[in-house]
Amino acid sequence: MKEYNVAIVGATGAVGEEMRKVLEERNFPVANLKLLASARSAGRRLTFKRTGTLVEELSAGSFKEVDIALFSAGASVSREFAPLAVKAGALVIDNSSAFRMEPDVPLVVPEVNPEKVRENKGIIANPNCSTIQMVVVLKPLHNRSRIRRVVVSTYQAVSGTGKGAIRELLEQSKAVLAGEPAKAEVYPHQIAFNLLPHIDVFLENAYTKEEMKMVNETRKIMDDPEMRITATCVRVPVFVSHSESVNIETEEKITAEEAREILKRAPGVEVIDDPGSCAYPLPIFAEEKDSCYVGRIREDDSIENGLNLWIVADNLRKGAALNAVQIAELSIK
Ligand code: NAP
Ligand code: 3JN
Repeated sequence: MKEYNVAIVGATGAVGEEMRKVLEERNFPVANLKLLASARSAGRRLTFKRTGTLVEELSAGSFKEVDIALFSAGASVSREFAPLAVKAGALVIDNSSAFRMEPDVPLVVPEVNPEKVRENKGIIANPNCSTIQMVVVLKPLHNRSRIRRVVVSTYQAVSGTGKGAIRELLEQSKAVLAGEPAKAEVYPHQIAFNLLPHIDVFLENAYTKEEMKMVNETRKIMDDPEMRITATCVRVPVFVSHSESVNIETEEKITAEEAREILKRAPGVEVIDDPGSCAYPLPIFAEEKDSCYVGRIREDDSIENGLNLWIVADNLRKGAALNAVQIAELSIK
């Protein structure tokens, strides 16, 4: 089997670490793994397949002989270095928002639009984590009857903001429980024992950038620019796994029972929906798992063809690292 030289840009981050784990778990055919980060981490030793590898500082020359570069170090790093990686001959799979809405960059979720991988010109974009878990569940329903409108509210874990935010929730929780003041550095307010209706920056239309990412990326991935979508994104004091309350309106009626049957057969989806025994998707259950979990499936009686869904997935895995590695797997097929 052919093996590939792979680079992870942002290898020391929350997503980069998960990428290393997923590559190893899925036995991706890696010939050589290059771990790239900022000067702060250069020289650190990380393990891949029981072998220690030194982290190198990212530079213009980092991509010599790299076949696949998985980027996860933020949009400005991607904007500067992804074109250099492509020039050096690598296929870039980018986790940032830098190229997602570029018309000639495929935005791919393997369960939804795998065919788009072939259209790449060197860069394939990985969607935002909140978008990914929603479209994996909505696409099979959309195939049955077009979804006209989506109303989504998210409950997003702090790991979506990276390692600094994971530390902040831990430190603030300890401080509050010890009766001491909680220091807020990563977020504008205390996140422990609280929640913040604010993810990414506010835009002129009063929505946040995270909310508009969900709107625009969903339309692109579902290939339906007319789909009406509105989002409210909320940060909650959970370490891992994003949860979403999703209300949809379809052109034809889909009963709750039929939706359950469709979703049971859908790739990447697992239905947990037995309210009688308190069975519904939970963030702590989804952590470290690959599926998008859906439950609380019920008809919305306030409109003619409406459904309510509760969707949970590990934001670092399906929301980022796993989706990126699945794209890499598709692209070498
Ligand atoms: P994180 O835990 O804060 O890690 C950031 C990583 O980027 C670290 O490895 C850091 O290296 C590296 N980095 C930062 N500045 C750099 C520079 N100038 N040159 C080279 N490396 C640099 O953040 P994270 O949660 O892993 O997220 C990283 C990025 O992934 C985000 O900014 C976002 O674009 C993307 N992301 C996407 C999704 C998604 O929804 N698909 C989800 C989460 C994140 P040091 O350790 O050396 O500082
Ligand atoms: O906040 C979350 O839960 C997901 C965060 C994603 C993120 C964080 C910083 C920068 C992104 C993203 O993937 O859209 C970006 C970005 O690349 O713009």
